[in-house]
Amino acid sequence: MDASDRPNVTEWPGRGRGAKIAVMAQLSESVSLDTTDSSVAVLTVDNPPVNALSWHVRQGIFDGLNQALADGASAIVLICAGRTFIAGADISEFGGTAPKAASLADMQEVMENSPIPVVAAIHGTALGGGLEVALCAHYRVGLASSKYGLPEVNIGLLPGAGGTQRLPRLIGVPKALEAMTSGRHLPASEAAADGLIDEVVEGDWEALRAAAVSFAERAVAESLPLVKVRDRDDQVTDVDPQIFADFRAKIARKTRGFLAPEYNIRCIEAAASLPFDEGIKVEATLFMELMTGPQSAAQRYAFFAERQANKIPDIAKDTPTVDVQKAGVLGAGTMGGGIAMNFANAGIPVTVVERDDASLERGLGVVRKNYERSASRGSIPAEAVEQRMGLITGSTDKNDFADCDIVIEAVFEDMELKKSIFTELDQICKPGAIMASNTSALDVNEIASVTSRPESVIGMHFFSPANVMKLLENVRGDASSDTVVASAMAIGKQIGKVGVMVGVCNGFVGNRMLFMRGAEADRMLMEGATPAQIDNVLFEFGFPMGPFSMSDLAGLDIGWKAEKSTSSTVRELMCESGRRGQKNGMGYYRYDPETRAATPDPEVEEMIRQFAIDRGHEQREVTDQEIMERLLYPMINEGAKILDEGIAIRGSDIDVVWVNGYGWPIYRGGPMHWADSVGLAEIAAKIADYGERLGGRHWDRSPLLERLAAEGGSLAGHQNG
Ligand code: 3H9
Repeated sequence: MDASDRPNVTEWPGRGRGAKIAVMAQLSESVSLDTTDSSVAVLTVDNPPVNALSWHVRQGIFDGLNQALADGASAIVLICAGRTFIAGADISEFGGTAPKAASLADMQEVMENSPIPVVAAIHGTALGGGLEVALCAHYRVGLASSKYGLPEVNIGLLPGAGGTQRLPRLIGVPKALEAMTSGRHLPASEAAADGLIDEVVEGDWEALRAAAVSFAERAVAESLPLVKVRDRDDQVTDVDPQIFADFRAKIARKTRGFLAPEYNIRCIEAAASLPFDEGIKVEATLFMELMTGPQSAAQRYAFFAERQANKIPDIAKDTPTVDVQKAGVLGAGTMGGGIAMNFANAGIPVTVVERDDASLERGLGVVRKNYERSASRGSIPAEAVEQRMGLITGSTDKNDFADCDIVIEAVFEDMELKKSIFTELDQICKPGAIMASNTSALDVNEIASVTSRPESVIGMHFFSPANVMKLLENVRGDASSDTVVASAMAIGKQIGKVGVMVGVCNGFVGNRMLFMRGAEADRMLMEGATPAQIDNVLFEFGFPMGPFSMSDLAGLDIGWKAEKSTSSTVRELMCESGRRGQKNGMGYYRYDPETRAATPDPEVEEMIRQFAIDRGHEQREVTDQEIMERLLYPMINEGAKILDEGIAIRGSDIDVVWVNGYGWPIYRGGPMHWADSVGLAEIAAKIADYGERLGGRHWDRSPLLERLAAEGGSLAGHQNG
């Protein structure tokens, strides 16, 4: 670079507004080198939003290290501007064609082999490739608020830049196993205790930079060793192989179907049994296998799909949102209680209203028990139980909603009841408050129509258990204002949900597609498939459970009344014979009273068979392949209709709903992504065949699916507006 090309003054977002410093060299569009403060060269990466390792960052750091060495610097500090240290490789470059630049490995080699100390200065999060770069520095200092992790497993990968070999060398095999298979972000205090970082710095970014420079100066003055993590073998010598076997058994249930956790474990095994360079080869081979496979492609797709879902095309980014200082929830049942917990967990006071003291006491008792269970498991600190309960105020008077910024109604699914409640809320809620319904299927426009302010009404559909499930299906009414739409999404984010905005129709996106799957599952029971066979096909596909196990879990008697039961459905028969599901140990399955393990019940199978024969259904063998197609293809067809009607903004939003709310395995991306991978033409043809054979509205082919199949288009990539 010619000296005249180098800007000598620039502004840095990380240094506070207006702060200016002299800059010696702008090495690439995102990296600069500053040696004006001392003989310590400071390399700064500035690649918003998260300083990902895009090609120009790799090249810039590579050039910067070489230039600092050539310029005779005494030490080098690597720091990032903006909100975070390097948060990983640039995922958007994967599988693409980024311009050729220095490889990550080349850059890391220069850093690790530098003859002068290199210190990484970390704020925000050092994740994935970011942490792997920092592990090649000789020392690491981090702000007290910084976090550390190798979360590649969450996008179906393993750390492919030496992380699998270096992390266990620093923090030991057991911790590395846990960190790499969970992707957990370790707080600075833990990272320091584990030896991952060498100094914790209190204060702001300026303090971090100053501390890193003085650490580097001290390293020079005291001739501290140039520590290469690759050479530290004490933590990976004589590791008991049983550790790996035990760990595999421990995570088996949680990671069923996923390749990446197992591949991460294999790399750590390699670290514990092979020399560093051999371990790196194992890492490279397994990384490439994952990177080019369908699971990681699906998980990377899901990562961006989730972020994309936040964007609503006709709502400006700067639309003002309601600042929720206080929330209200109507109903303290399973749903209402779970919703209230979300607000309390986020530190927002919440008023919960029930119709009488007994129901209120019961509901809040369940909430307390949930918190106590979390505390006893160690997932929240013991003192959080009282703190969070202290944020929840119970009442039997709806007038207590008067000062709430948002009220969410969570009573049962009855339109008349909801209308009467919204009529009352209209009288009580303060101007500008959001009035939300947690309906799972009803018409939000009809609910809004009874109020004098339909612009304040929106659907916010939580999933049970609402304190656990990530999905929040927000349902935009015809009159919902921009502020209310933007606020619903912002509030979802604030309380840790994955929000998706959908339109009004029966069942919205998730349940509408689920209805189709349920209808076909019931039909196949009549043709001779057993509940266990149907459930098993979905389980093998990767769902946590199938429709019949799910019904047993929810309770077969929901909405069932003995006096009105007429043996006209399988479900009625089951209830009439005393089967209530898991809660009394008998449902579609029999449940072991101790272990709750399910076994198929021959009595139930016979009951279903007889019921079907009595109604004239011929019995036959239904293959697993047919079961899979008949369960999943009508969902895809319905998804395409939902997309065509504009109920979902984009195909990927449908996938976000199914992955986060209905247990669709993330390594298959979601129904739209999966349909694309199977081939839309093949699916469209099968739907036509089944439609002809079986009939039924859910087999009527979606015109959008037909069109995309003919054009070679994509459902996941389809976007409205
Ligand atoms: C890796 O490192 C592989 C190496 O081992 C081996 C290489 C050989 N790339 O989440 P946010 C975008 S794999 C590209 O809303 P937050 C994101 O799409 C990587 N883009 O913010 C969004 O864009 P937009 C390992 C990325 O504050 C914007 O940044 N690292 C990347 O809630 C803001 O994101 C990871 O897996 C990326 N790596 O959370 C970390 N990361 O505004 C993945 C983010 O256009 N990232 N973007 O929608 C995260 O976990 C979170 O983004 C983070 C910030 C915690 C950093």
